[in-house]
Amino acid sequence: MLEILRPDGSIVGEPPFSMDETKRLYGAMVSARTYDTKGTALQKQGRLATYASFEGQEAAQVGAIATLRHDDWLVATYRDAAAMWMQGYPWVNLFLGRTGDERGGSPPVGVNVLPPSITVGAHMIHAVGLGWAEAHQGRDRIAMTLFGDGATSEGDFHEAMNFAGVFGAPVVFLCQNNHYAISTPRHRQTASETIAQKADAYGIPGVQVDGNDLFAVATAAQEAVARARDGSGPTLIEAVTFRVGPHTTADDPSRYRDVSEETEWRGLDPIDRVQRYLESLGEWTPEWNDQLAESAAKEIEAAIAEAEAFDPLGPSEIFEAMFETPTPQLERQRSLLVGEPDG
Ligand SMILES: Cc1ncc(C[n+]2csc(CCOP(=O)(O)OP(=O)(O)O)c2C)c(N)n1
Repeated sequence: MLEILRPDGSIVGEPPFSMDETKRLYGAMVSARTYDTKGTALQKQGRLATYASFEGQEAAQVGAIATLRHDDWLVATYRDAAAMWMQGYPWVNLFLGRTGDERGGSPPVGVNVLPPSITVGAHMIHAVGLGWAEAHQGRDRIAMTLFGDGATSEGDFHEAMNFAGVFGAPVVFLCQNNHYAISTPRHRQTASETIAQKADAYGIPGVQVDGNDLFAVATAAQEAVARARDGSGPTLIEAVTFRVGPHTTADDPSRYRDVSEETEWRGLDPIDRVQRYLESLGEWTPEWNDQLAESAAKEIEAAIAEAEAFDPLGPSEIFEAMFETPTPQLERQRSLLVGEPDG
């Protein structure tokens, strides 16, 4: 397993970023944690539908996306808001989406990020299609897709990896092995010793990294992105991390795991680790951290206010986002729902 930044903040090997970039990414992780904490709180106030926390997975998401170009594709899941935001998907769209508002699924033009996939595994296929299409059109944009350990048991994972391997599609597969798929622990998910080794079966490189280590994730991702971009094909990265919170706000993890596991992983927090590193080099102060936290809170509050200022959608709007021209069946269903005469 690749490790560069140890839990105590010391490093083995080369950091992949300059000091300025490391500090920018630390700030991004602070923003992501602020959004995440707020997401859970808003759901408890009834202002969001279910919310899926990514607490503890910030280094995996921020470190991987930091290696992408702004026009690369990202195809991710309901737990990947930090990654999506890093690639340009606005917080306001993420909040809107969590209220169930379809308008959250339309980021600004030029943001090459698909809406989050709720269907476990299915989105990996879209990432392969996007990357392959870019190559066919002679462009050097690549696609990155994020998914969990549970998704590797889906047929879609096999299809995506196999197709990408055979056709050399420019795709980076980033599995965040957070040890649980709702209540199913990693050891019940697959008999493979690692998820990274599954790459062997598809004839592509696979690498396992410490997913709570910003530098290790980014180092592996930089290499995988470079391979994809120069036409050398896909890579599977397994970022070993942990979901310290519940699966979603509708879940109670005490029913299937011991709290000591969470406590142990909280001691390996990815943000604290970068803080210790920066502090050891005289680059972190409580005042600077307070400034970051304050500006993140302001930014997140503004996004919430903007999302909550949208006019609520009426019931008939659920038919709007499917086709440019609705099918006769959808028109009929809409009429039945809103009581308009059936034309
Ligand atoms: C195809 C499909 N099957 C089942 C579900 C229900 N479901 C939602 S999340 C989840 C677990 C996914 O675990 P994992 O892929 O490890 O990602 P994590 O939630 O841990 O990030 C399941 C089974 C679903 N959304 N889609």
